[in-house]
Amino acid sequence: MCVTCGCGEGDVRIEGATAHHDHVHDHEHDPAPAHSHAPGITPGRRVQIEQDILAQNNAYAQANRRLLAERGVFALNLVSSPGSGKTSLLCKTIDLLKQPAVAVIEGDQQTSQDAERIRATGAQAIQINTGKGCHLDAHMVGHAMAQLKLADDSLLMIENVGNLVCPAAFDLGEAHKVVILSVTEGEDKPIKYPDMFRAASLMLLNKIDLLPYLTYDVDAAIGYARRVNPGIQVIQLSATSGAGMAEWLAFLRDGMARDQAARQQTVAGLQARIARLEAQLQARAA
Ligand SMILES: Nc1nc2c(ncn2[C@@H]2O[C@H](COP(=O)(O)OP(=O)(O)OP(=O)(O)O)[C@@H](O)[C@H]2O)c(=O)[nH]1
Ligand SMILES: [Mg+2]
Ligand SMILES: [Zn+2]
Ligand SMILES: [Zn+2]
Repeated sequence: MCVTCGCGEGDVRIEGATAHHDHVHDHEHDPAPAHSHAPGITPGRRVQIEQDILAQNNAYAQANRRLLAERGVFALNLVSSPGSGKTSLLCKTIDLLKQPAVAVIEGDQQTSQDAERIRATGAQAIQINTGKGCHLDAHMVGHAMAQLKLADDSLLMIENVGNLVCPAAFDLGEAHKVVILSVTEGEDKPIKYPDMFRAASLMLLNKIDLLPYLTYDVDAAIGYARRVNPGIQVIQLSATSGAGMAEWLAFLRDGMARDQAARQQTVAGLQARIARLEAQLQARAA
């Protein structure tokens, strides 16, 4: 069940996994919280169920985050309404980055079309079909990560289910949520769906190649986004024409370099600690 919209969860399917619950990674499963479809559920009970679902999700997200940090993988969670251009942007990004270490997790209710579009670029991709579910959660993403061959110091991009509401509440273990707003959707989406724009660190304003044909007020859209999230970074771009892509690639390269440096520091710190312990042991033995 989704804590935001209360929709049901159908059969989740993860490509490569023999069944949804074949476990190749080492997390424990808490018993699933009771679902709230029963009529007559009290508001207090509903709040409790929501807290349980989010707490369980946060535990899986922390496990994903730990694993990503150990590998120095920079992970982004791409969120938007359907059709804003997430997959087009991913394909263009992979082409322009010109480096093999990019992996993608695709989330949709049905079909593996987006994962196939990604694989056509040469990058590895795993499709998650959420069935009736309206968002990815950290548990599904943990399983998909286990199916991917994540290289050290690489980039993982997660395309969430097209939905401007529910994915805002679910941490997947990513470094940042990136919200994509296309100029055909109207300027006012940030104030109509503020949770998503508040949760994101970066807004990509996509399809700017269409601006000459529209009456779209870019400054108003950015103003609305900053009204709900004053710190949000904004990049205007077009996945079709390639305009603005250099700034987005710089954001990705900076993030990858930071995570790589953090991993190297951890490795160097561990090596120094081992060396100190070895020296202490030798001193004791002497
Ligand atoms: N003109 C223009 N069209 C774009 C741009 N980016 C994507 N599109 C078009 O927008 C439509 C939707 O693009 P997708 O990449 O499938 O969008 P999506 O967000 O992945 O869609 P879902 O996965 O279904 O939510 C396609 O027809 C794309 O060709 C762009 O920058 N400019
Ligand atoms: Mg897509
Ligand atoms: Zn929902
Ligand atoms: Zn599991």
